[in-house]
Amino acid sequence: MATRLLIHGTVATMTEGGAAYGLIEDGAVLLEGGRIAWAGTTSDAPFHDRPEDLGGRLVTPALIDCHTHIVFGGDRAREFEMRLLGASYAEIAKAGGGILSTVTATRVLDAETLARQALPRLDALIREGVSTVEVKSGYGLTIADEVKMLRAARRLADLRPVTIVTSWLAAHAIPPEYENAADRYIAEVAIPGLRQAHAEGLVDQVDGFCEGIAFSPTQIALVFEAAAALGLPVKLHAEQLSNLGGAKMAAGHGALSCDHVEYLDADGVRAMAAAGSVAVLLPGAFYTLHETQAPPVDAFRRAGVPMAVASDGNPGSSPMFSLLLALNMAATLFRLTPEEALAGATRNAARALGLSDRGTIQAEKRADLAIWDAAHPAELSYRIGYNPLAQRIHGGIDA
Ligand code: DI6
Ligand code: FE
Repeated sequence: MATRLLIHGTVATMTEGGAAYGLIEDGAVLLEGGRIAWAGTTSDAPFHDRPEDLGGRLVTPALIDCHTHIVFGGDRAREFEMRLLGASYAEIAKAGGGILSTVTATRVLDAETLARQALPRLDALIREGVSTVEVKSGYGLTIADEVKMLRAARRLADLRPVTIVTSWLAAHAIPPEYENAADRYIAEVAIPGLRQAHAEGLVDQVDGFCEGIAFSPTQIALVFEAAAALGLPVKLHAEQLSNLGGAKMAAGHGALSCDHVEYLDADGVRAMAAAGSVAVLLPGAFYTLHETQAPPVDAFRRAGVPMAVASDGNPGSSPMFSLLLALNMAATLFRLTPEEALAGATRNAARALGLSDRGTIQAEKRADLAIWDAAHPAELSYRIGYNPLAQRIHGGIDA
């Protein structure tokens, strides 16, 4: 692979501890063998016979969407209508709609079809400079259908130049055949299915939905113990609609992240800080569900809990397939600074996925970069419904 030198860029390295955004004015980046070899000012750059002049454009690490459900069948436009006519998300779920209607639509599709149908959603992210996407199961709810979903997720990485990280989310909802038998579902589907999917190399991490309408901390803990036995990291949808102490339980299992966390209390913040868990903020779901309680952003700052921002792209609570819009919403709805928002879709998103090889522009990191028709990194969360991406580099290659 050719060595590339990018010069005359405004380079937001997103490294910690120095200038805001780790910004290098009139910066340069050297790429070698799919990795970043060096970053600094253009005047300090090593010799290259054909440098690429960025004309002052902004360079950031490629974006990372660390929480999505982009593999699914069908859509939920009808429920969107019902909610606007007054039904709540939890009421719709209890009436067999919600997640379960997507389960019905997902079970009838094969892995290849699921992957093909996810492509427009994935492409929307890629067009915004996203280079790493986490994808969850959770709409199959049988062993075979959950495994199928992760096969579809893996397939996406053959179809597009992107890194896919998979999460086993069988503990997402209780399927009709296990109504009032959540414990049995955990024992018969969520745990043995995890072992099978892991044996097939399909699982990178393990997730759950800890909520009144889903699973209790005790039930999720059993899945996490099975994950630990397989050496898999865990994360959790926690404290989205109520406070069940899920984040604290997950932190006790060394969770990479606790996601949503609108209803998290001080105890939960402390537990996450002690465990080094990332708080993944999902303003698309907050917005779609007309939530009013914002996550405890100030408490996260004070406790030093890193914050990530993701799309939560899914057919129900966050039919949003734009990470740039998530950044804008994180700033406007949750009052993250533009620097925190961008760190949330780069450095801290990488951390939420346990990936130490990306998320900043530094020697040794993957050469995953986004180049923007923008002069300052605050522009990425400032505009609404506007995509300034000029060029995306995935593993050193324009793609
Ligand atoms: N929380 C969410 O926001 C998504 N899953 C979850 O546990 C919603 C999934 C859906 O409504 O289809
Ligand atoms: Fe989610």
